[in-house]
Amino acid sequence: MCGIVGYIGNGETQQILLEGLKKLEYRGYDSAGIAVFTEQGLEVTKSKGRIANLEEKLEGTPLLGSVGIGHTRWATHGKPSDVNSHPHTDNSHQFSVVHNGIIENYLDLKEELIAKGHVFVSETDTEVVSHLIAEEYDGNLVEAVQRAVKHMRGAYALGVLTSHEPDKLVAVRYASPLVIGIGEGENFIGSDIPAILEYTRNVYILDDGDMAVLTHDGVELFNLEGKSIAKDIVHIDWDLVTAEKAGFDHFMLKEIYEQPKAYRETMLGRVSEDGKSVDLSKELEMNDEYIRSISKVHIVACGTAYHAGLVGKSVIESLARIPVETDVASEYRYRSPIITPDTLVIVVSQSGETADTLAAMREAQRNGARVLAITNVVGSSVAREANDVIATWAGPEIAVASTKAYSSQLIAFYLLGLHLARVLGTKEEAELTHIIEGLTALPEQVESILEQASVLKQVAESMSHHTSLFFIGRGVDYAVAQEGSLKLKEISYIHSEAYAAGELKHGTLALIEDDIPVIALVTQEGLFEKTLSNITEVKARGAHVFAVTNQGFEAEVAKSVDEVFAIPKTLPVLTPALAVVPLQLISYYASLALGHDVDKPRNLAKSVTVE
Ligand code: HGA
Repeated sequence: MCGIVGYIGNGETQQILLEGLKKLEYRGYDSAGIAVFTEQGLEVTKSKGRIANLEEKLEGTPLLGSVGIGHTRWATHGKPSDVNSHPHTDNSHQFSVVHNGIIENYLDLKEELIAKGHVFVSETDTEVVSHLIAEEYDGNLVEAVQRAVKHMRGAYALGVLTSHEPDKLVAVRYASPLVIGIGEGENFIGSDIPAILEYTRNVYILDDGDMAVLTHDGVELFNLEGKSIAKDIVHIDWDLVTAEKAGFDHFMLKEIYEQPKAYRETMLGRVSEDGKSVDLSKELEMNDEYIRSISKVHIVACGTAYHAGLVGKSVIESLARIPVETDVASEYRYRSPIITPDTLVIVVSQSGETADTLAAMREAQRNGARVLAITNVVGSSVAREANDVIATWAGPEIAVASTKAYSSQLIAFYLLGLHLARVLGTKEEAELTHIIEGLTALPEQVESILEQASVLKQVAESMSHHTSLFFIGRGVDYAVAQEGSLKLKEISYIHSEAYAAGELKHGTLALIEDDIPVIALVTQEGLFEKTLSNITEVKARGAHVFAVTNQGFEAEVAKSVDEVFAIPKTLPVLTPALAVVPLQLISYYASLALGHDVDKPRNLAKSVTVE
């Protein structure tokens, strides 16, 4: 998620930590903090808000020492606040921890630790880690960390200090990135290369389950069983700007490639360990009785989030059998929507600050509706004001055109749909388990699509010369078509329209002429033949059709189109989470081919805070 930096050596520890954190500022964060082993012991200073606030606190009382850890937080569990900021400590203040990721089973661990007398001060999942390590400690930090992580499930990159062994900095990773920087007489940890690039270009890149013990003089690597491991030193020759994008040319491309991770993280702690059920009752305030009383759902959002809502409508209707209306937020409040006490309003906003969405949600609450927010920013206005929140854990999104935030919103809708269906008993348990199996397979399936990016690059380049094109699909394919069309317009400035495939013949066919590109989504098995007929209609008028379909159907679809791209096989309800990926890549490469500023397209802002 956000930023970790750690240092051991004879340099100016506090300055090195703060500079490292500043190099990670571009990623966005809500609070910052550092812990240094000083003459007084382990001292922690942290603050909500900018690093400048932290610097202000440190003025006059600098933390002087030769080992320290620092963190910029992007809240996932608990609002942004001084106390929720990292580093976290145990009750004895002898152990200090910075953490990126999510501890899936933190509530269970917290309960066990409270029973053993630990007192918690924050709302975070991370605080359990510092208590757990303290609990496991019997004179050897490395072993305590090894034992502690065995209790933890989820994703973590950790930097750990103890005043019992002040000549040591321990780092460990699982499913959250961490690198070790190797210097001379000093060593570093960083969640991302930019944090340490100024000091060293020689790094170890930790893999899942790798652990590093840093001292002034060296770095030792272990696995979680305590066995020493060897790794090659990687020499980084990126400049700072390339390092910020982790070697990708643009943030948008980086974020497209981060989607498997964003999917996995958004499911953490929500899909049961055995992969058989989804239970959101620990994080939702709404109880089962309320869920049984819901008579209709309104999904309200803007832009890309609205398109996620269109998929959400189909997910909730098919899984939970509750009628759903989907509205653009700027329209919703002025159309005098019929809101009753049994209307659940779901608002979707990446930033949680979208003015139109906020205004619509306030209007809904004034009319007595309960509001559930799906947002990527835990401390945002939408998250604070909603009655219930499902946070997407996609991490900060920097490119203006949303990709991983959108697709994580889809995952949130799947989780919600499964939760509602379980409570309402609208689906057999076996069927729900089958859908959950499909859901948890999505990250790997996205990875396999990303491996074929070069094919999509060629498609995009040939389309980029056109001034107009169409996206068509039926059912949820139509919802994905709308997102594909928006993405293309946003960053390539090519005019495009998304149409329900069956609707073309009611007027739009007049615009289909020789060689016009049509991107057809054909992933809904029950609708194959119908969509193929619509494809034939555009082909007959000279369109050049590129189809996205499911593996196993390429040959059949190929008979009716010019080019086919197959996404891995999944359940019809889940295809949007895969089918959107080739469309994102086509938009990206089309924009690139046209020489546009991919990450900062004209006339657009990341967070739209005006109505
Ligand atoms: N889950 C932790 C850490 C989140 C994170 O990675 N921030 O950068 C929290 O909410 O504090």
